[in-house]
Amino acid sequence: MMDVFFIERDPYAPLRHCYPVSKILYEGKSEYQEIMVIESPHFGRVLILDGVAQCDEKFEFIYHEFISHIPLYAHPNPENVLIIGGGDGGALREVLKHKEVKRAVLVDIDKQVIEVSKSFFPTMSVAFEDPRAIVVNEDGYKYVQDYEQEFDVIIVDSTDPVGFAHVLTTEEFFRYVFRALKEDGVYVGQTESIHYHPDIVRRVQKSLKKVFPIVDLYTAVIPGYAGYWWSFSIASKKHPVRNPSREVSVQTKLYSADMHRHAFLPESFYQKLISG
Ligand code: AG3
Repeated sequence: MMDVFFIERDPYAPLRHCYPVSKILYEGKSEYQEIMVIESPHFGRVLILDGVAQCDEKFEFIYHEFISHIPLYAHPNPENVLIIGGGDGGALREVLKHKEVKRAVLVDIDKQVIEVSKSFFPTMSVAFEDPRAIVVNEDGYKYVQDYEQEFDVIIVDSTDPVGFAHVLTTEEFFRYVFRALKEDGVYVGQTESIHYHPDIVRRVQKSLKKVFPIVDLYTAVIPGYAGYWWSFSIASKKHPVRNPSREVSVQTKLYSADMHRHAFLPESFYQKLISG
């Protein structure tokens, strides 16, 4: 049998990541992007948007645990959470594990991604059935502009900052996020690989520092992304972020209080990285 591979179309990566393909399960085009689901030996089903792998069944838990539990545990009482992007439902599933969360609003511009997840990724899209989940199909950039002092945590789980997701990494957007957060709110967003995309990391960190008093960076290794240490930029209005602020009680596969602390880079390495 012939070997078939999906080769990622990541415009920044100096190396190409590829998944072996055993089957193409879905191929479609929404108003915003190309959507594809493949079956891959070892990884299981993989969601691909505009030629870039977003998550795979086997390892999505790593990304989703880290993007959710670090900001939610940095906050002492996250009741009201906003997720921008994240249409697969993976981050929503993790957020809703916190009993403190009374309401989680997920704003994804692309309704079709949510529908595809409901058909092909039941272990992520199960989150949409929770009564605390509110789904809005709107542009997240515009959505945040309507709120002031509303959310405890804002998570931006977007595609790479090229094309229509680029605005979600600008200083203007971070000013709206700051305003939409309560006086002790916490923001997090995925900011690519520290090895392959250091310019993006630096640009985002610089913009965040102009807006928030506390800005930091943490990493996780996501096997499905070409880039080894994948980064998350976190910003806070008041609470320190390097330690959980309450006892870790949610059921996870990897995240723990120790993992929370170890996810952050040593101060000297971090400073050097962001100063270029
Ligand atoms: N969103 C971020 C995926 C970034 C992948 N980038 C890449 N492989 N170059 C993931 C969505 C999961 N909810």
